[in-house]
Amino acid sequence: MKTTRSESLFTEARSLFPGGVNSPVRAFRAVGGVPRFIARGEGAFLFDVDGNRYIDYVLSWGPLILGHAHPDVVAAVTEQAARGTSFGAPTELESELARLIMQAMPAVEMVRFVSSGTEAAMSALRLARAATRRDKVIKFAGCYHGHFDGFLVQAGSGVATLGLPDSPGVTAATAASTLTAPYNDLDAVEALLKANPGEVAAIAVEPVAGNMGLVLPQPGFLEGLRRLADEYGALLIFDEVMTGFRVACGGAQGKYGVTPDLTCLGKVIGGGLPAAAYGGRRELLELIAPAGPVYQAGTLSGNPLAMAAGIATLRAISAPGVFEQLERATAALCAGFAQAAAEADIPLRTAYAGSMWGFFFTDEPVVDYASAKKANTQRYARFFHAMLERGVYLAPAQFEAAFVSLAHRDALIQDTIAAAADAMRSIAYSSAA
Ligand code: KE4
Repeated sequence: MKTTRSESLFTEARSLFPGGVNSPVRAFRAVGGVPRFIARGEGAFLFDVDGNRYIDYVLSWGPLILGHAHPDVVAAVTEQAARGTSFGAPTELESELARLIMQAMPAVEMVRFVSSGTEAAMSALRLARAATRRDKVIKFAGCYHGHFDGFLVQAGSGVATLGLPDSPGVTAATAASTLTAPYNDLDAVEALLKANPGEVAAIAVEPVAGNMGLVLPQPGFLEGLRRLADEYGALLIFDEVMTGFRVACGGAQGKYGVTPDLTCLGKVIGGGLPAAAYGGRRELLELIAPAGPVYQAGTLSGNPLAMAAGIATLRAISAPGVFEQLERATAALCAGFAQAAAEADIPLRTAYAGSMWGFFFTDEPVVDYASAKKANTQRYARFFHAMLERGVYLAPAQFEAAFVSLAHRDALIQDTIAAAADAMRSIAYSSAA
């Protein structure tokens, strides 16, 4: 596969950006090789600067549930751009997107738009601390809530991928307020609540974990967090930046029937443009400036282009049968990967929730970060490249999730499964398999 242009661009980029990228996971550090510089996307496809075409399962890490350059999104953004890109003043677009979110997630009674999932998560935690007058937060090892200091402890995603202890620059005082428990471990959560009586402002969780690979909540886990939060006076924050409008139209809270006090959203609600949000119980959001004393602000919050893209996206996925189609395609993909691995006699565990999916090269159940880390990441790297060579673009890191869009029609799913079967055979015989 020709990658000369990506290689020369990456050489230049390494002198411009830390690691040559503007977000760590893009650097292919976990899998090696040359990150592909992308020229354009179209539907389910990415085209790199060397003219290679890939079926894309990263989809910008989740936002592109319609696929790349969907006509409705392109038209909405183009039309809005001609009317102006940012005003720093209210627009009815923000209200329209807010209403679409609230229709799907009744627990979001009031919302505030921000520009990234990090901003959403950090603002939700500030709000929870203000509302409860408590300082500590419980998060889960391997979960990632953006690069905000208060959550950069035993974080997932790029932090896990790069094996960073816990990021330097996060003060000991900040880290001391961040308690961590293993995902799916209610006893550990209760022990932390008991050991920190009256001090825990919130339990923050990815209701389906997508930043240590894909790890599903065990039956009763989310319900248990709701019960413990109520019992110990903490708020329950669902970080649905990845799961919102992805695992179901109503997000994980709709899929699993557990109502958080605060919800973080991002990715899909911006349709590929920078938009995120935090929202929840009205009396909590009324504490946010200028309605209340908790300060949070943003120059480009509610940006008209991002709102237009988000509105077009949420409207398109609200059509009947969309989430069923996405889940059918994702289930078929996971079944195909499992069969391909079995035929090559390679241990593989797959999992999915809606159109979010993942797999681990292990024969043990993966229920938390400790078990995720036991997976064979070297084999993941080899499989990643074997698939890249066959025109399939998976997440360039084991500790990430993959996604499916409406553009991933059956024929592409079948092509991907065929590529996986061939790739599995090719790695089954490599020396370090
Ligand atoms: P952003 O600040 O990157 O928009 O969102 C942070 C965030 C918060 N919460 C969850 C559950 C998330 O998954 C994320 C971001 N996800 C990663 C992918 N694992 C973004 C990709 C990247 O860091 O480049």
